Amino acid sequence: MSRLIVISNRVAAPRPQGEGGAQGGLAVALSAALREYRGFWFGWSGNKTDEFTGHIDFQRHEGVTSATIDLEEQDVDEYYNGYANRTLWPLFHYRIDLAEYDRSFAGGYERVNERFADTVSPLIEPDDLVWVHDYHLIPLGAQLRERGLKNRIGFFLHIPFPPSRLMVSLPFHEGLVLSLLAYDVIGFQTEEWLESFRHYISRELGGHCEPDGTIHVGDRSVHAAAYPIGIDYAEFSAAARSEGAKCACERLTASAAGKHVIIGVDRLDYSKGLEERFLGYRRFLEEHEECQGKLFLLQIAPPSRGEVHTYEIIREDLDELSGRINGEFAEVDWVPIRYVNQGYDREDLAGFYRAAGIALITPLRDGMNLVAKEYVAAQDPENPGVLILSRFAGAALQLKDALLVNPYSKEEISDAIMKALSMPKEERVRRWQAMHESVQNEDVVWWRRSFVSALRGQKGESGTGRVEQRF
Ligand code: GDG
Repeated sequence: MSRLIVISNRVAAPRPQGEGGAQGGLAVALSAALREYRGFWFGWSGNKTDEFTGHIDFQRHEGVTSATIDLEEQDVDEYYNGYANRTLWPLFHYRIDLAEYDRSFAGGYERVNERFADTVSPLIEPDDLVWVHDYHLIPLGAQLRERGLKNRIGFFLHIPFPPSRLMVSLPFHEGLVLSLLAYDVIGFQTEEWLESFRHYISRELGGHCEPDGTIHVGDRSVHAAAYPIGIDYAEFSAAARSEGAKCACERLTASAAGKHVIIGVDRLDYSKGLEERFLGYRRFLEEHEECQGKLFLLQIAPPSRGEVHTYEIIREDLDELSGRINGEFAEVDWVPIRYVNQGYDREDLAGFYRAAGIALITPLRDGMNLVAKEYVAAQDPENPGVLILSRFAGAALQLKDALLVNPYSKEEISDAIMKALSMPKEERVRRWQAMHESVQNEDVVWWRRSFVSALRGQKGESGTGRVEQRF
């Protein structure tokens, strides 16, 4: 069996006890994937060094080998804080108003991708499958080819792919998209992002897209398809049944004292629509005076990407907005929003999901959104809660039985909260069962098997097709 080499910006392989903390969606999904394969996970350690040496630190924890490098301060500023998080992240989430175009960012991005390629290529053997992840490393496939790699190399984009009309606002956009053609397989979260990519290929590059997913540009042919990522269902439902989850559920239920709990869990990021969500909830409180004092919104928002200025601003804005709403509506024995800026462990999170009768998950744009799937997985089948989900999250294409809302519309958020509060149990169970089936069947195992199968070159394998092969 060939080895699988996973390459992503950060490596977040399982850490020894005591070094835990909140892991992002990608980390959770990939630790699970790597336990099954020989191979290793390569990326940036998250540490800085005075001078880049290419030294690789190998570690092994819980069946996953990680190989990490340190980067220079300038690398981190230009590549990570700069091009990845201030140029590509906003652009790919349709926020060209926030995207910053700076030549030094683009230079740093190219340089760090070269550093990754220089360091990892000697570790790759001819039979290895190479799986590169996310927007930080788009040019890496082309860099590896330049160093002579003939392996099958795949790329998966965890975030949306923007419509061509937005993509062209990026200086040198052709170069970036052309570099994707060095991969053998390009995976997107949904058909919608895939469609944007195919549109760009035909409109901007004069390429040709076949119905079976093959894309031709010049003499290059690659396979591009949708592989919707899922949660590690087995791991998460075990967490939801744990003693820790039970305690967390009881703790929240006791403190709610009979009030309805609405939960939101998001990294503190503008793409998650937190401000719009608070305003929608505020509209609900205004429109339904009779509900004041009978429910509250628990918003868990661990900070992310502390060094990027935009994130400091969001934090200030949300502190102010939640304070204002609480000041406006609170009573001596009730606050409408419990806004918590810290991370919890997964068992606690699972327990909180279970204690909440409603989840309000309203990103303005999201590649997938695993929180929505975790909420479904954590519910009591006899008495499940209601999921209110943004129609602009990738997850909305699978979780069609959620209450889908436009996250920009205060009215829609307010109406959906009212509908969720008054939804008969029969309807809650019916909607939950349909969503649960998808979350359970289309889990992270299904996702990686679909992708790796396509990467091996097995025909007819896409995230939306059936995958028989076991690895
Ligand atoms: C990117 C894409 C795509 C959050 N707070 C805590 C905590 N979390 C965990 C959640 C969930 C994960 O972080 C967040 O996943 P998302 O999918 O919502 O979002 P991103 O981090 O933006 O991830 C996204 C994903 O990649 C995978 O492809 O779905 O669209 O943007 O698992 O539970 N975990 C713990 N404590 C917290 O306080 N333990």
